[in-house]
Amino acid sequence: METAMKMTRRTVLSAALCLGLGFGIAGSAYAEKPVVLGFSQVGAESEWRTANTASIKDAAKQAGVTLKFADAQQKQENQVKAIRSFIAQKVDVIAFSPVVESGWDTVLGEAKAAKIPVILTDRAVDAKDKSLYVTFIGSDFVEEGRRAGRWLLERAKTMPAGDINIVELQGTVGSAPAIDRKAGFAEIIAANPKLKVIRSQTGDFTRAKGKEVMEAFLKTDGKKINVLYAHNDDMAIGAIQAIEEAGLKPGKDILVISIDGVKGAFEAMMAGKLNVTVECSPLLGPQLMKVAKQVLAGETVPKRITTEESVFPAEVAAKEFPNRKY
Ligand code: GZL
Repeated sequence: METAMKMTRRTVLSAALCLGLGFGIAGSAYAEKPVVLGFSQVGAESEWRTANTASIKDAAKQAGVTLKFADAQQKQENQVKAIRSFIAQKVDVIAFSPVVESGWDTVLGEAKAAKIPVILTDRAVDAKDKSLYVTFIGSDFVEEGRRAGRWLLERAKTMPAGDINIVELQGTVGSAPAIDRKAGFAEIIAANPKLKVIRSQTGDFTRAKGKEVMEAFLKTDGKKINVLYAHNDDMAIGAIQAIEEAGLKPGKDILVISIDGVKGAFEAMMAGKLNVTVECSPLLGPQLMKVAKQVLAGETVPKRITTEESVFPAEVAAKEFPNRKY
């Protein structure tokens, strides 16, 4: 009796094992199918963007995600074309950093109709229909502007009496970071009526344009300018060249405040030419791959995923520089 019992148990066990293995193989075979992600990138306009692209490509490789990557050279029509091409290729998921906030409803409606989930990274869209994207992973740009303003509010306490004239280099016209960083900064400096923005113009987030616009500011208001607020480090670095070519000392004659926290900004701070950079992390790749897989696995993800960031004044630049990853 006992032998028979043992036999039965063994038979049952081996059957269960085969069944389990079978599921296991079938399951793993299913799990092995790589996710195909279509990514439309703004362009290659800044150090920040270069680091952001590297983060996305490296993270895709690490995650075993098949990445279809398209660079839009900062043109919205190229991003729309790329998204339509991803839809035609039937990718599993689409992600993109929208160069400007508006004009996406139609193409995102086409992705929705094709049942392809869309993830926003880095920049937001102003679409009324929030169902057009699953989530937005990126910084709080208004808070970044506020942080820049708070640094200046504090610094103004030790500056000479009288008006403090500020010139502002805005990011790409219509982009979420440009709109929000301007708003956040203005909100904070309103607390001190001596702080006056006397000129504000886009430098399109590039060094070349930042230099060109700062040259124009210096021509019209040179000696009157006390502070430069640049929406990114690349424009600040371009403007620093213009300030030096005008025979003035950046970081001293004209205080320089910028955003991103790229290596070039730390080098400028260590050289005494830039006073503070507000961090805006481009390292969004790992989070994007994780969220893409969660979305495809049917998991619910938060509608807004905000990246944690700091502020780096020149005094800490040398100590922090070795830790910088971008
Ligand atoms: C911010 C990003 C901005 C950076 C710029 O998240 O969209 O675009 O601040 C970049 O350097 O060009």
